[in-house]
Amino acid sequence: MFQEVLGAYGLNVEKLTTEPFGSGLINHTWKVYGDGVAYILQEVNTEVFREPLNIARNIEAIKKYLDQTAPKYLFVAPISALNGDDFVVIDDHFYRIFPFVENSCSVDFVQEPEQAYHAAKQFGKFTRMLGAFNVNQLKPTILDFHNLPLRVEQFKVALENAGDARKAEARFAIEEIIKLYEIEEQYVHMVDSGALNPRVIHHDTKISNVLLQVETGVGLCVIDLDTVMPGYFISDVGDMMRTYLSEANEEERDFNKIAIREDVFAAIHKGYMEEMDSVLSFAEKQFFIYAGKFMIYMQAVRFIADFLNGDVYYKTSYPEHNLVRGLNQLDLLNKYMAKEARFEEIVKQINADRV
Ligand code: GN1
Ligand code: MG
Repeated sequence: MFQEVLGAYGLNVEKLTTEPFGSGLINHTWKVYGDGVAYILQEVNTEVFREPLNIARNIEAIKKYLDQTAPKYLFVAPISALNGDDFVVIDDHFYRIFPFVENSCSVDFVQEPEQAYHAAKQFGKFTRMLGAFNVNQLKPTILDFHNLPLRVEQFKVALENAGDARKAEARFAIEEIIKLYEIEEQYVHMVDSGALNPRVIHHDTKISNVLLQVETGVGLCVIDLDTVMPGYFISDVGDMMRTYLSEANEEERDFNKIAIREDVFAAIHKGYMEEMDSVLSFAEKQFFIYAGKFMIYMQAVRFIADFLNGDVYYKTSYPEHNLVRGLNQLDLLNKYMAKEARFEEIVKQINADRV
């Protein structure tokens, strides 16, 4: 496979080393290097991304816009194959190659608030830079990706179809999800009220999707643009809350280690708002804290639905993996909700300090 894919780019597999790279749950990623060059090779999971061409077209449209409006902005787009396309298809498998950005690194966990700040700033900057770009030019790469009512509906269907054993195992998680249906109701009200504007949203703001400068740790740019599509800012802010606030992440099985770091919350707010304060409407800003609840809840719903469905979506490495992930997210959610009043105070304080 490597021979054929790399060959389509004029690269000689014999002179290069290829090794698995990163920690994604959906696509396959490799680093390809040697001979003074380094690339990232990726196979797009077409079970998840049914129309990989939409990804390619979206990135092309954004690249064209940014080349014109912000030529200095570091935008990591796939390189062209020998035939001029920015992807290759071999035996129905969809591949693309990115340049490996020199002197860049990424981290898998937020160790210090500073990292959360830089990441939040990069995600905010990305949406801000595309503020005047016509978001309707972008096609959804996964239909209804962050449509919470639909995710809850899928959970209900999974529950109906699940076997007794899995249902019994997941009983606590199922009850918790049902208890918190109000998070979905709030979402419906919010969307119906028209408070949120469709924007260019990244939809996968985990810290490993930000490139940092090796020596300084300063943010360089965002990567993994497969889910860049029209959406609401609560997706990006919420996924940062979900994945940055607790040092222990969704893989942690010892829930005692899940804890909310207030200084990281403040750092996310600072970094994101430095870019987005003048972009978001007053009405949108009212949902900054709700964003975390929305994303953590939706992720719990998705993990538990996948467990009930027999683990068909997320890669798993032990039998209860998705159940444990879902329970982990519900634990995080409860800890998050217990902090809501504190978050309100922190935001108020930040706003007071600014004037
Ligand atoms: C998936 O593959 P990865 O890790 O980038 C998922 C996200 C989830 C995440 C949970 C396309 O992202 O929505 O938040 O796992 N991406 C897709 O770890 O479903
Ligand atoms: Mg991703």
